[in-house]
Amino acid sequence: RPTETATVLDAVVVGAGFAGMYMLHRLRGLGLSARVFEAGGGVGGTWYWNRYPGARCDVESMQYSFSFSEELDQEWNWSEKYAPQPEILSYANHVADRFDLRRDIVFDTRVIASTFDEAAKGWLIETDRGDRVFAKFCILAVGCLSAPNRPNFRGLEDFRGKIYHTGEWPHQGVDFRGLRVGVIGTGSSAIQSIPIIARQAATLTVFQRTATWSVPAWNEKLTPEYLQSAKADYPALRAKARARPTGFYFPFNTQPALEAAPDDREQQYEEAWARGGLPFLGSYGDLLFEKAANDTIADFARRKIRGIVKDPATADLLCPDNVFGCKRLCVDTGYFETYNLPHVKLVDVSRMPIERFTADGIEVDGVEYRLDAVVSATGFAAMTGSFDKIRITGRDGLTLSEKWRAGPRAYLGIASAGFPNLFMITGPGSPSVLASMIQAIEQHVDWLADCMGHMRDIGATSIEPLAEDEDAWVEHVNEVSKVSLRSTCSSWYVGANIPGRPRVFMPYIGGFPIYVQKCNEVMTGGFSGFVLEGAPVGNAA
Ligand code: NA7
Repeated sequence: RPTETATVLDAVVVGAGFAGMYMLHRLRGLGLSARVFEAGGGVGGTWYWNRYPGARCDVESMQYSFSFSEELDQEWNWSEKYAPQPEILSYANHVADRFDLRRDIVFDTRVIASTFDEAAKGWLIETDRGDRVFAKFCILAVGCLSAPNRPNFRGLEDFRGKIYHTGEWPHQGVDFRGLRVGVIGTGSSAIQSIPIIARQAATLTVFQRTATWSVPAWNEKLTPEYLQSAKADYPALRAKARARPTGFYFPFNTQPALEAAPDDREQQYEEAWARGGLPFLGSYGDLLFEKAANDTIADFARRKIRGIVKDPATADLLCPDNVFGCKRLCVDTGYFETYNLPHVKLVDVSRMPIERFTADGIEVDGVEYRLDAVVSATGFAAMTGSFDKIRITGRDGLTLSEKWRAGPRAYLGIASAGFPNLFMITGPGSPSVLASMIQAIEQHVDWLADCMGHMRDIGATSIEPLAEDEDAWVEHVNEVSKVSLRSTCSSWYVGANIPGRPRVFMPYIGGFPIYVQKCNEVMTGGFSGFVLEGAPVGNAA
């Protein structure tokens, strides 16, 4: 049998981002043998790869960190309200060192296949460097936004300049000084990088398919006094965050916008804009549920854009016409202001798409824009793209990609029927990208660690969701999404940023606390919805 020649372990974890690192830590705590395979040369996942200029997190630093260790919380000091990518990567490295994680992580090694062995009840994991490991558990910690989307533009091979994807940025950085630079896309990555690239480039041409809502960050340095006061009661801040639908804490007004007097509403939006960031969307409770309410915030934000951008035609193009916050809201520093610079140009590719690359640039609607370098800020095959890159073969030879052809199907976003002992961290059907990622990761990892520890204690050999419970959960995820206006536009939440992908609302939008409660009930109910094999009868919970 193929597994006879493999190294044998309790668990293999794919990916050494925050999810993979914490999973390793918990597996060790259980006394299970584990190895992590990581395609990159270091830890950090998203923050290892996304090194484009201006990359930073738009969840406040004090909350975008692990909460499992009070000592870690106390010893780490963030320098800014919104941490820049290098600092988050330093934090990831600090965690790896502090918990001595590296000795079980194999870097520069990509898992290419994982195959279920029915008789042995485990997974044969194979890498691009020839590793073969047999593990009882295979845990996919591959990230939600980690498979870059590279549109196959005509003529790409003809282009004489360089093309950089924001999600795979060169480690040595890129010097744009004196160059004519093009940026494709206007999502978060573009919005963060455009103002900085504009400072260097001779000319900057932005190719916009869909205008994006963005709110100022008003980023600032964190003072020692602030850090001290926030850390004085860190556990309370963490608890408040976990009780929020998003898993992170910010002031949230539950009043409906439609019940507020227009002047009061205007003042509320002004104050929220002045505070900036994602909390702007918490100005009222009905903004993502009632189109008429959403129109009020959209109208306010459009007036802000027109107030910043001097050229009316450019301002028109920059004003989105879709639901405010429907796609992931962006948080910027000087994004709209950048279009007032004389060397920055916006090109609309919504009606006439990018026709082709030429040797010297990009052609749209018969016009050639001459460029020396192109930044592809075109996003990711969200939520499922990284699963698709691995040949995952479950029971009866069915691959996960085949099973998910019409859209991902996973019970609680944790496991999928037909794939026993295969777990995913922040998989489709969990709150993941709609929650604070690190909090979502910790919750999944803790649940999985409890589950694997329990299996060991009772001698269970495998765990797998029941098809009917999985179907019911997928149906529920889908039903709940219809309540939100977020299901109405062509975002990466529904896979619609890439032509040909099935349109399915992938993350669970019912709120982090409700999801946590469901997971806890499943566990205390003896892993209801799962089949545990090999466990003595009556000892399932
Ligand atoms: P996003 O948010 O998916 O943005 C990608 C951008 O690229 C978006 O503006 C797309 O337009 C555009 N795009 C994609 N394909 C094309 C083609 N073929 N032609 C023109 N424009 C295109 O990715 P980001 O990396 O910015 O951010 C990902 C997440 O990371 C973000 O939401 C945060 O959570 C952090 P579209 O809107 O699809 O019309």
